[in-house]
Amino acid sequence: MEPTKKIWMDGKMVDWEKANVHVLTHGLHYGGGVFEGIRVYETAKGQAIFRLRDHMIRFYDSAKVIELKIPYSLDKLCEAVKEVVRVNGPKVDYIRPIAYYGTGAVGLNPIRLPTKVAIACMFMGPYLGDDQQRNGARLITSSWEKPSNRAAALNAKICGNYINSVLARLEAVRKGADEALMLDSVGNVAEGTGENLFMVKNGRISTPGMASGILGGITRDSILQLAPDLGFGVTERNITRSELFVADEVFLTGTAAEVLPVREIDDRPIGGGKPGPISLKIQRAFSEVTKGKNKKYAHWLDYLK
Ligand code: PPE
Repeated sequence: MEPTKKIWMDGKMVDWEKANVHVLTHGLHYGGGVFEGIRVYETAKGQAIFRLRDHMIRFYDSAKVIELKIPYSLDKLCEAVKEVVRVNGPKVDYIRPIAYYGTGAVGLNPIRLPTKVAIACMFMGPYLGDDQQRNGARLITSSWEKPSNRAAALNAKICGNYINSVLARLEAVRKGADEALMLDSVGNVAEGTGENLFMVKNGRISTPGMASGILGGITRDSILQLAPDLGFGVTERNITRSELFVADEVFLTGTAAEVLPVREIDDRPIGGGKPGPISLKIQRAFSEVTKGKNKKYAHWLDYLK
């Protein structure tokens, strides 16, 4: 990762190399923090942030789940996000806000700890690679399942939740795949380690519902709204692993991954082993929206200028 100039930290712009945290930070020891990932797109009217307010609302919701009090208003943080991108210039395509319990005492109870907030941005490019974005990703089903809804708060983007994803991603990479497919605690399809999942069968699109322990993705929500414009309904329902093996198409969605076709799962080609027509249509439509070429969704873009 290339360093940028500044990171917003607790109300101030700090030099990239000085944006450090204390080793006794609760968020570091126990994962007591929440974060967001937000894309910045280049459009005809300059840089625009995609669904900024919706991402920041989820940020506050995630914080609420772990009782982390963010000492700034939503408007103030949305403005800070824009300011970070302005300060760091045109090469930036991804923003990472994070809020976490700071330092004060060692121990799980975070109640008296200060809240720390930072907003960084960077250049990310295609999440899993250029070839994957164009020709499709190869997945393996992870041997690590997602925790149950009794064991974790999976609708919240909590730092500590991600160790499960890290284990799965390590396994996928070690086995030569691009990404891991996570099953939920009863064995149904949940999502990728950092993406939601959709499948297409006989022209019908389905995606797992929230009860499968998924993160309620902003990209997922965008596709739920966009797909009907293209003539496709989307059903939220339980999906089994072997349904994916006989699906016509599978694709992943996420801020980092955008719309990412899947060409293989567990060494089995999906559909023709290449991105299917509906995945490509949705990928193209989503890309038009993010580049400001679809008037209907113009309100999803926050221009910097
Ligand atoms: N599920 C998970 C577990 C997840 O982390 C993400 C985002 C999604 C679904 C898709 O949500 P949304 O971005 O709102 O459409 N993953 C973020 C983190 C990626 C990373 O490697 O870090 C992201 O895409 O920014």
